[in-house]
Amino acid sequence: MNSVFNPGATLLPDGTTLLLCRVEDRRGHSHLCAARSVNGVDSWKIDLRPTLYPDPETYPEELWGIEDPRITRLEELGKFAVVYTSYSPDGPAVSLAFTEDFRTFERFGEILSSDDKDAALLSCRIGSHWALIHRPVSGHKANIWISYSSDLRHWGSHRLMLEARLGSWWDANKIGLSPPPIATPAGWLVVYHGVKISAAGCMYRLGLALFDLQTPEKCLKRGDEWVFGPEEPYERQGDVGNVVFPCGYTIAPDGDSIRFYYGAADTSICLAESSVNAMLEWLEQRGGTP
Ligand code: BMA
Repeated sequence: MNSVFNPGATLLPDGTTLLLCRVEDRRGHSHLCAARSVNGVDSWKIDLRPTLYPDPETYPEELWGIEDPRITRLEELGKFAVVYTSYSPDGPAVSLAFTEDFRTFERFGEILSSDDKDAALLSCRIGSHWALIHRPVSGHKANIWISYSSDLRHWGSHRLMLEARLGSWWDANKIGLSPPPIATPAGWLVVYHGVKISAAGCMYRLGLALFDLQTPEKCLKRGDEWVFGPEEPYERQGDVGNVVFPCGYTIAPDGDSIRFYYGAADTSICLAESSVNAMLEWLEQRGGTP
């Protein structure tokens, strides 16, 4: 094993925190491994074997590993949806699996072909359709899109949600969804990563945007400044330095206290605490229109 980073996260029905961690082996290929903790901070119980392993015989797009899971609880189905990146020789693609307990999985395989990643399902249907946020790359463009489906397998009605800015902006070059969107009365609160490329390399930081509850491609507010970026030595240095990359969060029963579990420098897993209301207030006061 080389490194553990970029975990998906959720609360199990008994309140246990579950992380589905990306584990990179010494070939450079990743699989997913579950870690469970009663308090979400320490005493993690880690599965002794990989929890979800690439299966390239059945799913050839998983040949070079599976990465960066985003977990969404779908109350309507009574299941957790795990959307992850499958790394195929053609590039990254979006795959989907369902589970009730993170021990057995029902795999759907690839749902969006390469080059596409940074995907997560919304927790409820929009009208009669499921909605999936993702980040296709075409040409030099790497923007956030949303697509719709009635059966979770076939996706269409693709709409642009948020564009990378240009030039010297912190979120120029590339943007992508980080953890799944957070449902709030004010709208879908989206934490996204922006990549700035300079002579020193890439810098991954996080920003906030708010989208309409009924029409989630409609951006209501977008912050100009990043809210979280690499500062600590373990975020600055590692296999890929200057990266903070959350794929999951848990929200306490108060509906406000939020814990982000994030990969630092593609090397370790870290925890940052915040408040949903504080993020919404920040956007209200300092967010511009997109
Ligand atoms: C992104 C993803 C992440 C990774 C980040 C920095 O494109 O592949 O898995 O953490 O790059 O290397």
